[in-house]
Parts: sequence; structure tokens; C-alpha cells
Amino acid sequence: MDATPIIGRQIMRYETVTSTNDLANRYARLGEPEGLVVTAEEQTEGRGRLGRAWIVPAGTSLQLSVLLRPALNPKQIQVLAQMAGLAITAALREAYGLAPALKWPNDVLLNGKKCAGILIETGIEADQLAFAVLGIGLNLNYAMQAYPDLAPVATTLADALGHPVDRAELEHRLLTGLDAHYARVRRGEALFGEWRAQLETLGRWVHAVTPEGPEEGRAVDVLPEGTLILERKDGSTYKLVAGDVSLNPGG
Ligand code: BT5
Repeated sequence: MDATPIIGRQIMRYETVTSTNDLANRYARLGEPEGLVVTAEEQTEGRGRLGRAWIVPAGTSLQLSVLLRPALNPKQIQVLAQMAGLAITAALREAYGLAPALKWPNDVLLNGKKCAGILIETGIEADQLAFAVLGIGLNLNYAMQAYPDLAPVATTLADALGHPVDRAELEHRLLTGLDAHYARVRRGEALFGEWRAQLETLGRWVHAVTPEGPEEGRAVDVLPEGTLILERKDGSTYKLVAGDVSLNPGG
């Protein structure tokens, strides 16, 4: 057992920031030790992957970034997203009896809609991983109805439960879970099997926008470093390394 908790041994709380990932990246470059957590009530430039925006009303939710310095090579970085996905789903199951699922590559779903997103950013020096920043956004105490563009695909815990949740309690539970999973990562354990078992994308017919154009097929497998394998109608396969899929019941 690792006796000392790493994640959350220092928590810096801000009112308004551009992005908690910006601050965590800055602290990383200043040499702060791993485990530092940066949280904010409000992000003016909260971001997702591929330059997309992460939009959340101030003071409602969990928006946090964790500075990590794992002994991983850059190709293994997906284990950090797997660790975050597992910690989030465990917290939601244990605290509220919810039945969350994971969607490839990095989303957490409740009732088929996204309630949390994960953003990993890395600092690479001489081909080595110097640090990683694990950003987590988890929608809590607001109604997604107020965001008509997102409402068809996104949700909040309050929407799923019908009542608000205790944010401090959930933050503590999430950080404790992240720390426990990070201890496993440091011991070299694979989290992939557990993560894969919760991945509702597998077996589904999906559409994807890829660098080579649109693709569609059945998601038949996923590889530990994150690549999703699609089987097209003609039986050929396509390996989706990055991007997004939309789940589609047809096909
Ligand atoms: C993500 O990106 O889902 C990663 C989100 C990470 C946010 C955290 S908050 C703390 C830290 N600081 C940051 O600046 N970021 C991290 P991606 O898979 O690219 O999804 C982005 C897409 O999700 C957007 O294009 C929208 O379609 C949708 N989206 C935006 N805001 C959302 C929300 N609050 N809930 C659900 N979906 C949302």
C-alpha cells in the first residue's frame, strides 16, 4: 500500500481562471511536485480536446486539473485518461447509486449523455514525459436545459438525480479515488481491462470524422494505448487513433 496520498496533497482554489489546465501547466514548468490540484469556480476559456470549448456556468460544477509526473513514456499516456474515467464512474456509483458508462475516447455518460470530460496535456522534454496535466470537468448543479446546443448530448448530475449534490463531498471522493488508481499506475498495473469493460462504445455502430474523411463501422475492439478498431460494412477494418465517434443504432 502507498501510505501517502499524492493527488490532492496540495489544492489551489481559484475563483476565475482562463483554464485550470493553464495554471497546472504553469505550475508544472515552475517545478511544482506532482499531486497538485488546481480548481476554479469559473473558467473563461475552459477547453476540451482539439481546440474545443468546455462550457459550464460559474460555481456549479467540478473543474479541476491534476499535475502528475508519472514514469510513463508518452505512448502510455492514455492510462491517465483510463484512471480518470474509472475514478469518476466509481465515485458516481458509490456516492449516488448511478450507472455511468464510458464513451470512447474520454467521456463519462449518464443515461447516454455526457456528464464529464477528460483532457490530458503533456510536457515532453527530449522525448520523455516531464509531466502530464489531467483536466476533469464534471457537471453538477445546474440544468443542461439552459444550453440548448448541448442538451441533446450532455447532462448534469442534478439532471440525472433530480436534486443537487454536495460538491465538496464529491470532490473529496473523486480525489481519493484518483489517488488510489494512480498508486496502481505507479505500480505498473494495467487499468485497461476495467476501463474496457465499462466502454459502452464497443459493439456499437459508430460514425467518426477522421483525418482521412468520414468513416463508419462497428466498434469491435480497443487497444490499450487507446486506438479504436472499426469494422466496416465490407469487413475491412479502420484504426481510429484520435477524434470522436457518434454512436448510432443503425448499421
Ligand atoms: C472534453 O473534451 O470533454 C474535455 C473537457 C475537459 C474540461 C476540464 S475542466 C478542467 C480542465 N480545464 C480545462 O480547460 N479543461 C479541463 P472534448 O472531448 O473535446 O469535448 C468537448 C465537447 O464537449 C465540446 O465541443 C462540446 O460539444 C461538449 N461540451 C462542452 N461543454 C460541455 C459540458 N459542460 N458538458 C458536456 N459536454 C460539453
